[in-house]
Amino acid sequence: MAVDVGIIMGSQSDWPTMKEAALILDQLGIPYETKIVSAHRTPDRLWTYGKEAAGRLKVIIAGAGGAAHLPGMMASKTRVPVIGVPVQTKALSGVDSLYSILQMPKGYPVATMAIGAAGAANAGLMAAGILAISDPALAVRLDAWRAALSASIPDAPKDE
Ligand code: RP5
Repeated sequence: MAVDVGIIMGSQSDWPTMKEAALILDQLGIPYETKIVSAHRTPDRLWTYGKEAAGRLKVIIAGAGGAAHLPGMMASKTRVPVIGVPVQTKALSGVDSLYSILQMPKGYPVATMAIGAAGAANAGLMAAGILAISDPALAVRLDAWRAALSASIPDAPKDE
């Protein structure tokens, strides 16, 4: 089946975080694939994935933690837009991941999200926004999703 979005991650241990991106895509009816692609442990897999991406994907969501080179290396290999998710680490709370993904050299952008689950969910929404530019039906679904979130926020706080 053809998919528009590739969700890739450096390790199985990233999946609980990256699943948040997948849940958003599920809610919006966007087809995607998931794959473990490690910049350090499976560099050949990264290379092949990046080489073939432009022919079959519209957006890549890439999550990694620590020395998080996956999003940047993927951006260096393909012109497909890469959205980076810094996975929260135990040692440095994900600041290491954030800096590893954020500071790309001129010419190879990665759209870097917040650290952790919120960043992964936002990566799904960012991918949806990109796809909605050329998909009016998805644009309607995304607008409805945003309106529902907005409507769920109470006017005033209450004692819990
Ligand atoms: C990175 O190292 C992965 O993206 C992961 O966040 C981190 C730790 O990986 P594991 O040791 O849990 O496999 O490459």
